Amino acid sequence: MTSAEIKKRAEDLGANLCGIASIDRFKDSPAGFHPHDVFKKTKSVISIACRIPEGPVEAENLIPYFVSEEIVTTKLNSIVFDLSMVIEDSGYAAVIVPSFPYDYWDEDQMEGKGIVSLKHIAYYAGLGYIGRNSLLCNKKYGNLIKLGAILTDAEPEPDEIYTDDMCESCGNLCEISCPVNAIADKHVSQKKCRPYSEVKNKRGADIYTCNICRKVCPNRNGIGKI
Ligand code: B12
Ligand code: SF4
Ligand code: SF4
Repeated sequence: MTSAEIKKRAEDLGANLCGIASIDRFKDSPAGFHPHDVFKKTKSVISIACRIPEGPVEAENLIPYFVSEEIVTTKLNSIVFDLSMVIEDSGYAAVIVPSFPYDYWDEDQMEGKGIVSLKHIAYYAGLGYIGRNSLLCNKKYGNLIKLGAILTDAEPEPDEIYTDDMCESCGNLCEISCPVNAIADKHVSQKKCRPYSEVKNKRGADIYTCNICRKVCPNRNGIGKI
């Protein structure tokens, strides 16, 4: 399948962004988290993104935001799944990379890791850069996107990596705004972030209680829009 064919099918299925990375770009992956650790035949990785709406991010109550995130995750899973079937029908292998569940869990550090980092996949597929808040930021949609991916043995034309880094002049807003000082050097301390941002409410429902590092970013809706 060509790159143009894959992108057209992704768009038809409802994706806002689709990019392609060749497998050689993943040579610095940490051991155990390389695409080959999930699927040995991988020759290319397809990154897919769907945008989340701006309204709930601006709202004072975070329940609409949490539900929007859940809806977009479900939508993305279905797009990625359907696209993987299209690729398979074209005679190539395709394996989805979901956000959840994942295996790695360090109880002491409260640290989880996806089976392959979807942010790194998106970066190597040219969807954007990884900001200091550690989120993938796209030129058009900013950080208000959710990510999915497919590993395949097809070899469509890879996209160029996005080399600009827009974190030069904002004064480190995400780092200084995090209520629990969880962010440093593009790394997020999960031990600090999780108990503050992902909680069970009194009714036993899982909800997000913080998205500040995403919200304060001047590029959150797209580069140069705010
Ligand atoms: C675990 C997890 C969390 C953890 C840790 C977040 C983090 N920064 O890693 C917690 C609970 C804190 C979290 C919070 C949030 N998350 Co989260 N999370 C994940 C999840 C499931 C795994 C991420 C992961 O593996 N992290 C661990 C690794 C990357 O970190 P590390 O060990 O420090 O890695 C180091 C090295 O190993 C190296 N590395 C790792 N892999 C690779 C690969 C290569 C090739 C290379 C070279 C290097 C490399 O890079 C790091 C060095 O700095 C992903 C989905 C997924 N499967 O990818 C979503 C994901 C990252 N989360 C997402 C979101 C939206 C959020 C929140 C905004 C939710 C909210 N509260 O509103 C917050 C934002 C907090 C923040 N600033 O990160 C989105 C991000 C979308 C985007 N635009 O970037 C993702 C991608 C989910 C999705 N499907 O879209 N999350
Ligand atoms: S989600 Fe909140 S607690 Fe977690 S890193 Fe971002 S600002 Fe800090
Ligand atoms: S708030 Fe500033 S430092 Fe943080 S990701 Fe956005 S532009 Fe970069």
